[in-house]
Amino acid sequence: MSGSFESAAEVPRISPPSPESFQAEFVEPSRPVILRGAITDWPAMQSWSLEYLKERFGERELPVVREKGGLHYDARGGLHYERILFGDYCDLIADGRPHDLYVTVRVDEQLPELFDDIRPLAYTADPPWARSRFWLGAADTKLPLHRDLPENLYAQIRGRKQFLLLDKRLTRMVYRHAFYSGVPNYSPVDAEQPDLSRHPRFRGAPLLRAVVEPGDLLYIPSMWWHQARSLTMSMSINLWWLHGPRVAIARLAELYMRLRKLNL
Ligand SMILES: O=C(O)CCC(=O)C(=O)O
Repeated sequence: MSGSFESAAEVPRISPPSPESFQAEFVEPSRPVILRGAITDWPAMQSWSLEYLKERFGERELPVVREKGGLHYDARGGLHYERILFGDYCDLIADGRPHDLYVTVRVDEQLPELFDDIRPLAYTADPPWARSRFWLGAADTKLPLHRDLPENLYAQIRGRKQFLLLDKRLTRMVYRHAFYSGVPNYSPVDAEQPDLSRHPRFRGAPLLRAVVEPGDLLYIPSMWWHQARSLTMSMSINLWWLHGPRVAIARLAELYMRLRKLNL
């Protein structure tokens, strides 16, 4: 099927290059890449498990995204957040019981202790603006097609996850939600199963596919569209960063989101 992810080209999976080569060959030309085994020396690779996280943070109440009617958001109000005791969430995942919840939280706000288990990355070059999210979900947990302003290194700690990516220059293909909607950086297109009668411009979209394994870092360039689905139970932390004039834009965007009470 045209635009289907079965025909997507694979993102290259390479040994970690020097920070200079990473900058010149991937960040500057805006090219996604998987850096194989780039974080195998992080303490998180040894310690993070459902038992460990439950033991340390089980009593903490965290925001959780709930999928309703197949969607994690509505275009007006944004993502559907509820709250859950983190220990209960770990139990749900450990039991393998079907549910429609996804823990995706800002590390600095909810679980700052997790920073002790990761190492600074030379690839991000001591950035003036950085954010991280922690992602924990059962097999088949999805995040719809969207894009983010910062550069992104996505660190896979446990399990496998599939990403589909689309070049930022092809935004016209994704029917993005309006700037004043509750999800201005999201698209209604399901890149895995596009409904081409509703979204004909998506036909033939040249998707890239990346499957990350434990120890990998996936580079998602700034403003590239991406959609994620965990292939197994999956635990990850990402590192968003920016340098230069885009730092001011990110700060303004955060202010705008705070004023509109958007948590994307
Ligand atoms: O892991 C996911 O579900 C999505 C990750 C993502 O969208 C991101 O890091 O920007």
